Amino acid sequence: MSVKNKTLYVLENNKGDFISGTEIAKNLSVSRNAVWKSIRILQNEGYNILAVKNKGYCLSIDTDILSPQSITKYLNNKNTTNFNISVYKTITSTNDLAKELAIKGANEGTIIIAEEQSKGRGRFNRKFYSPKGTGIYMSIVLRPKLHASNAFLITIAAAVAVSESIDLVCNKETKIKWVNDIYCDNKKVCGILTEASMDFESGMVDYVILGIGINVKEPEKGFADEIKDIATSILDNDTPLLENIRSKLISEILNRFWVYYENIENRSFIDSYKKRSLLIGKNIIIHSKNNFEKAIVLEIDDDCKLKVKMEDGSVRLLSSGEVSIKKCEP
Ligand code: BT5
Repeated sequence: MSVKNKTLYVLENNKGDFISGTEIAKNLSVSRNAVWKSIRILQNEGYNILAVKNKGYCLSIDTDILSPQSITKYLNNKNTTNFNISVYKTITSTNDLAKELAIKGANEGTIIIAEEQSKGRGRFNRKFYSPKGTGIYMSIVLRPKLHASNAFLITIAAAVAVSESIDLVCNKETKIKWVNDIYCDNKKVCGILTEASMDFESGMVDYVILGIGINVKEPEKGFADEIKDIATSILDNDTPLLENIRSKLISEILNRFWVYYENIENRSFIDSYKKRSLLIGKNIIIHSKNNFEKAIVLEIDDDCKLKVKMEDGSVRLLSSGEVSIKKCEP
């Protein structure tokens, strides 16, 4: 690891406090000059590092730049060792890069994060708006020992982990809109895109790319026209991105998701998924290819299928992929 990256680790771990150049140099077994050079590079990259004579260096708490250093400090030690986190300033799609790496044999726990995506994707190749510096765009390479028919559990576990983490870290009350969206105040704050490759002979999953996109703060120019009526962000416009909020959220999501993921077939997260459901008891419109039908949602069953009562009184079980819920009425 470069001296610059090591210096950033030290500064992130002491964020908001001064640490002397001598101490950093001693910690890293490098010269003070090497530390000074690293500080200059980091400052040029946008890190707000204060340098005060006789006190040393301090990474200001108003610096909100995602980095492996800013994220790993909040991870449970148990997980940290398995993760290989890379952060990009801008990328086409974190899912695309993660997939490319998975095909080349990347290990489970390879995590790609970006400050901005130029071609962020949702399901069915729909656009996922991913403006600079206001969100979390993250993809995780997974290699579960799971039959393809159970791959949906990964999306469910991720939705629960994201919803629980936003509530805990940001003091919100989020809901899960079946099957892959997280809502806050009845608008979408997060979408999850899970893409799997399977071995056709065994029916087992080869790899999964779990993509998570979260609006943490509203973009400077507001949300794009196409989504301004349906999208929202966790924080309002006046709240600054202080105290590594995005890094804390990413780590909390990873910590929680990993616990669920390691015991995925126990389905311990399903109860939380049901409790957090936005749709139970609501009138909805089921949108399929050339058809719109009204129904009321009765429950979510243990396989995460949506049990709905149609207008003619018949009861149907909907699974993801068959239909999408287009519009939700009060
Ligand atoms: C999703 O699809 O919501 C899954 C989004 C996954 C995005 C992540 S970001 C990291 C990783 N890399 C990627 O390229 N993708 C993943 P879907 O359920 O199909 O919803 C797409 C729809 O959500 C769009 O058609 C819009 O209506 C709406 N939408 C687009 N951008 C949005 C945003 N930023 N916030 C809220 N809604 C949005």
